[in-house]
Amino acid sequence: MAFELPQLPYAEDALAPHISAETISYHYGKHHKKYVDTLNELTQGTDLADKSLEDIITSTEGKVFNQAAQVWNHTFYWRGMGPDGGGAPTGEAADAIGSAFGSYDAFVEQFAAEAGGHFGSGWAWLVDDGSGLAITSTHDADNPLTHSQKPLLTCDVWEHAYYIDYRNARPDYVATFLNSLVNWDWVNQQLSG
Ligand code: MN3
Repeated sequence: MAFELPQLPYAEDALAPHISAETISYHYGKHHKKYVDTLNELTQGTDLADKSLEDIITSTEGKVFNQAAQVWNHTFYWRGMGPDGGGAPTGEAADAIGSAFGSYDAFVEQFAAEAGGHFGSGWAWLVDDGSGLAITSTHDADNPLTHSQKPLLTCDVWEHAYYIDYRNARPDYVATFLNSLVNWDWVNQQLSG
């Protein structure tokens, strides 16, 4: 069974004006799709073709890892956002963020610093590292699953995620992600899953 590009959980223009339909059209329709296509080319006819993305991510390195992790990371990123999202968390996430960071404002400050300060292409993450919630970032395609951490939320900080809408102003994109896009219901599902 070939790997498939999962459907977006909303219309391509649903996150506008925060993330434009043009950005989603390229980011989902071209970048994310290309990772799926290349993963299929690399794994076709091999034992990896029938494995889960998670199995590939935790058992391979190099080209195959990069494609599989980018497929997984993008699917996770889309699901962690939604129209009318952002702002203070609800439910279990509210309690967990309070315990780990002291307050939602302190969480925002740390997440924005990690995502804004990450050098080069990569991902900023909210994870459960086994002792509670933590903020981290990974380079290129890397994913918390390879560091024995449970991903809860991610922000894509590759330039292709924000350059059309924000040009070089990554901090503005990250602030908008936190204020207007985070889908806390998704985070709560990860916490209870
Ligand atoms: Mn991307």
